[in-house]
Amino acid sequence: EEIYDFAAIQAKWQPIWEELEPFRTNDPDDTRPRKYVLDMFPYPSGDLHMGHAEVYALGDIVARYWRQQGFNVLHPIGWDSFGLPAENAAIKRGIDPRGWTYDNIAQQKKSMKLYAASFDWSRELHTSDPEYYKWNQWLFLQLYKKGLAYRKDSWVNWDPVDQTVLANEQVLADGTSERSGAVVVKKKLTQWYFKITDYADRLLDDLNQLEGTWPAKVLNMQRNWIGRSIGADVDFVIEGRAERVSVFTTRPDTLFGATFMVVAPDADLAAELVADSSPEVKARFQAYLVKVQNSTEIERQSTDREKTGVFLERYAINPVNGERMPIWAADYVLADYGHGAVMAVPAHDQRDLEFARRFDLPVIVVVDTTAPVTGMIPVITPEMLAGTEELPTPDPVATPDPAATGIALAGEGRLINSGALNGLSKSTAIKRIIDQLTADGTGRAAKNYRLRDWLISRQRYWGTPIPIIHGQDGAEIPVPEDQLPVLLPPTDGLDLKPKGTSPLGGATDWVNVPNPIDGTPARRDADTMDTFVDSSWYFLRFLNPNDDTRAFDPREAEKWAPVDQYVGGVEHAILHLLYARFMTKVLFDLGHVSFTEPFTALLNQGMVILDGAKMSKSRGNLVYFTEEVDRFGVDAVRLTMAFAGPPEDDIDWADVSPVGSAKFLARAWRMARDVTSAPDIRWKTGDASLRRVTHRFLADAPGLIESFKFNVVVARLMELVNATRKVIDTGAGPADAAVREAAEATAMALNLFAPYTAEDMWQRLGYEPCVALAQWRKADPTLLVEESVTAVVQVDGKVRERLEISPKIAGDELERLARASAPVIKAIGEREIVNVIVRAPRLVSIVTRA
Ligand code: ANZ
Repeated sequence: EEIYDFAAIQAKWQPIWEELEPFRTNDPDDTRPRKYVLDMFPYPSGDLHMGHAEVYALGDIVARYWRQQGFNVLHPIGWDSFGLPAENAAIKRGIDPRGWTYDNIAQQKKSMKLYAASFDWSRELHTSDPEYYKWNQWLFLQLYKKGLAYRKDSWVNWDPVDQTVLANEQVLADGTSERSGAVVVKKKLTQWYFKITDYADRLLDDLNQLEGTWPAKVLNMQRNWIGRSIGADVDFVIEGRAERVSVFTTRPDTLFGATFMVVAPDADLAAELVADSSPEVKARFQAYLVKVQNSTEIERQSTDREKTGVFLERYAINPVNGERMPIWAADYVLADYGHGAVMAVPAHDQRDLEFARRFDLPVIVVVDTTAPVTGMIPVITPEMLAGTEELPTPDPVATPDPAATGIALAGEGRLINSGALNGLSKSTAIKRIIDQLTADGTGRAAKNYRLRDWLISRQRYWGTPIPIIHGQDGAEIPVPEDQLPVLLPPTDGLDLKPKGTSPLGGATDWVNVPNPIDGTPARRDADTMDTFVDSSWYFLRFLNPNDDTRAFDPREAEKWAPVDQYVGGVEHAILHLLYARFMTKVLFDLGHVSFTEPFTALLNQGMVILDGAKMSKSRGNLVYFTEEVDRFGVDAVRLTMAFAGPPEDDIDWADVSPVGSAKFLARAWRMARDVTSAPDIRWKTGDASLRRVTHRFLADAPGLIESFKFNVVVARLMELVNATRKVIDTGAGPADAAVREAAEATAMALNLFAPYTAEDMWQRLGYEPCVALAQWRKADPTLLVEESVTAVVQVDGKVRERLEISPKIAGDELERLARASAPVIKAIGEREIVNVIVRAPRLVSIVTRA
């Protein structure tokens, strides 16, 4: 007897699928409705790993499912192939990053094909191909024309060992570089930015459209990252300075309690304010600035660190009461948030309080947080508005003194010590003071965002060259679009080692070009783009990856985009998704697409871990993709991923059983082998209870798949296989029509999780390939109703009706059915009902009187 041999089955079907290309989606006459299912594309860092095994198993369930439901499904794949690991490997081994990258792609592609995800391989792309990155450059130029790409000087995270800029995310909590381990410092550099902050409101507000189809966790992470704060800008007069200084505050109601001002030491304002100060102060400030520049943002904002600062010998004037406020420089104020300066309200802000206690600055309570704020809104008297009303002084026992306790009063309360605001609640006071500042021209309502502009310059080789030429006079000249792509020069003779400036600067022939405008000597920009630019729009390039006349065809975008289902890791919950959302909105504004969100639905899979720990080389707990696939087979690995639990949970590879999966697959496969009836068997015959199990499964599986309960579908499939086996072995036997029906349903469902086994079963059941293109069978509704019982309805002791009803029917429901029956109504006639006896599910007895 033939046995299940996964290796033989894989070897048999892979070349056939390669030949048939069942997942190509390029028939212009295809009239089926469309779905775009996209799995996050891999970075070619080596062979595939277990994380890939998970994401491509789960994404493929969705793609295969929609195909079975009659959709034309686009499911493409490519490689995110620019980036640092290739460059570091190249430096280490003295080779070209191209070789390393494309070798890894070849390896991954081979594994991916064996893994049998239903990709349309005709659309494969690599972001490191000039055919791709040309369009990164084109996009850059579109943003540049719109004023959305600009260069500025700013403080950036600098890794002194690797000699390159780091993104905030690459700096660890202890302030060291994630890669080199060096302590990261700040360095002022001229860099290119994309103006994502222009889109902050839309990036935030449009998240509402994704409610319910994106994980709540990701929506929250996006919201926090954008970090919108609502408040006010307040302008302060500075003694001895013509212009006022603005601060951003979320608590303008506490303005009467602002007793000093603090500016970020590394803001231009601090340097300017200290310029006229005494030499001692200048020296102290300079020394402090150096220290600050060598600390990380994380250190600066740490709450358990003693506050430090330097008094600048300058004063601001509080606009509401004319008090002089000393101005300090302190590192807890950040240069690039708000205006880089704060009005310090020590009684109500913990950081300000700690600073005030350290340097002995006045603390004035202006919100009585012991006063009730709910209940009646106080009547506002003209005295209150004029600030002349006598108000009870706060009870010194009831109102804690922050200067003594060290705890700022952050809560709700009523305003005190605040002139016209006295007695108001915090929110009313905020409104009132903003109105007053606006009327006086000394302030206004304002919003602020945590989101910063997107720094896209990298001083690295293996990326997209920035398409700008710098003239001798400093002019920025965009490379004319017909001269794209600006090709990366070969690495021959280039030193890729990090040295603080881009290696491309050393490619003399490449970097020195005539000015496109007047032919004078000019230089190419030698930085390359952040690789997040590549992945911010790749989902559009898949629509026509070989078109060398444009980035993408808007008509194809109209047909396919946005992506209906995006599948990938939660590690991309913030930046990648935010950048793709931003780029989509830019393309919308430029008229290239008609939608504003790129990914309509998002599924985040968990991680594959081992013994509760993340897999890593250093921990020595790596499980290798190829080893697992060789040992258990592709299908068993894929099925294990689906069966492990809800997709968003982590999978502990120590707790799952690929052996068990393989056994189940063998059992399912034997079932198809054992079927002896012909494909043209008469349906609607055969073992009735098996048919019921089959049709229940056919009815329930689609809803379960659409709500990502893949593991439940697998469990139900196991029940179906068991029920079928029983009928084959001890029931009606392998020739029964219900056995064939169950085996066909199993093959169809296994197509989602175990495509090789499913295809082989399909063939054994007498069909041509591919099972992936067969349509899901509709359940027969008559087989879905539960078994019924007969209830008898009597009127005055005579049986008038028999009802076929569920054995689980409730008494009142049975009575309602009985009273609605035509023969019963007729039997009752004009008579009055005096009693109804209900014994569900068997009897209803109605007693009447004339
Ligand atoms: C006065 C005040 C009183 C404040 C009070 C808070 C409480 P979020 O919510 O994060 O937007 N701030 C403003 N600019 C800053 C900067 N560049 N660096 C550090 N802190 C800055 O925080 C807004 C609050 O953070 C602002 O409101 C300001 O302090 C401070 F009882 O102003 B507040």
